[in-house]
Amino acid sequence: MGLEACLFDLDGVLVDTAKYHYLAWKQLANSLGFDFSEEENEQLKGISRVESLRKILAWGGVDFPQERQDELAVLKNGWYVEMISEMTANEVLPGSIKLLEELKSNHIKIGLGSASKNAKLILDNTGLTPYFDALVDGNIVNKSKPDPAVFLKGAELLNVDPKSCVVFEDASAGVEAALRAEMKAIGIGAEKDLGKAHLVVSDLTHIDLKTIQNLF
Ligand code: B16
Ligand code: MG
Repeated sequence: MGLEACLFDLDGVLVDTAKYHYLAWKQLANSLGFDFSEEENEQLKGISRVESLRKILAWGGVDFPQERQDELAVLKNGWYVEMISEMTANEVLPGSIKLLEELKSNHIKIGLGSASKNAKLILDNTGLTPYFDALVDGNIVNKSKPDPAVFLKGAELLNVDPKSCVVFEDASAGVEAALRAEMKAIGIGAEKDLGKAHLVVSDLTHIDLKTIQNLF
């Protein structure tokens, strides 16, 4: 079976929103009287908002009733949304537009598979929305990666066989989700973190249609 569709994770693949997540979570932790390291922050990539909060509170050695946790998540998201509201097309990561254009002109379907509930706002602000034939985000699927649901839903909306899809992911949980969906996985980042992927590159400038088709 050949390539029919490409499914893109958002944060860490097409844009770097991790830096804004970090700033907003840090602000929240600081307001609660503790801090966490950039290394710990790495563990939050690709993880949902509620799971991120749970981890951060554990790092700070604090715990709150569910109602208070919900309030904290809303507070963090407010700060985060303020930051991403300022994003522009300049923040689209290198190689993204060239690859999306090449896929479009070759009639390869394009889908989003992100855990974020703010994905639409980010795509709109960075001018990426028109490239997508289907959007699957944290509002549509609530099972977190490595569950394959986010990518299987993408294949379903694009009306293609999962085996004909390639996933672009920066998080190891996302690579795992793609493999569980029986899709090809291209890791964006370091081999040591994403070694299970069919191919690992540092960014999308290293990818063109030919490279993707060679995975089949
Ligand atoms: P939100 P992705 C993920 O985006 C981020 O990597 C992760 O850090 C974040 O917690 C998650 O989205 C949820 O984001 O708070 O905006 O709903 O990599 O799946 O595109
Ligand atoms: Mg990501």
